[in-house]
Amino acid sequence: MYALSRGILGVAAAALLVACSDASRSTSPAAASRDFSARTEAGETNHIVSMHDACDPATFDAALQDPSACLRDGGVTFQEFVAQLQKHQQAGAWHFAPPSLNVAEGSTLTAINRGGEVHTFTEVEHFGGGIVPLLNNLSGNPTAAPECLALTPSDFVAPGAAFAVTESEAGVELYQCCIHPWMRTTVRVRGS
Ligand SMILES: [Cu+2]
Repeated sequence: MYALSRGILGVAAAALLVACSDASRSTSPAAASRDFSARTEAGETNHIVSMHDACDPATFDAALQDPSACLRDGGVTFQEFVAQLQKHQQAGAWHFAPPSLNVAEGSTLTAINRGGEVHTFTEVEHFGGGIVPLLNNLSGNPTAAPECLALTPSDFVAPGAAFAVTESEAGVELYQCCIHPWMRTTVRVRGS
């Protein structure tokens, strides 16, 4: 999975003239992929965030010069994706669901990649751009969030994979994708 993610990102990065840092960061590592179907009865301590996209394999693979840039069936062509960004500064099918949620302190949040592209679920102090300058500019986020410049390989969530974080502190936490920076979720963590 690591090699796959790096491959996808590496080629995409090269195609889009991205510079990507490998510094370490502190977010919890990837989740065990078994856990995400196990919602608790109360729904209080395990929460799911779905990461969605609608990439069209033929056009995305061609544009990103990567035969596995998009691992799903059909969808929005790369050209239409860019057109949507130019018009709306986002492509709506690329989103986190839900966009906001309330959880109890100590809860686990599991982000599951239901799309065909690699995403990240990165906690940031302030929403900002990610690691792909073209997408930053098209989405109106010209300045990268510092956290996105300090990703480690385990931060990249491949299609079908999951990434878990534990909310250990009350307050408001912001999560975004560091590839598609308009993909965002706001989490309100209530104290116990
Ligand atoms: Cu993304």
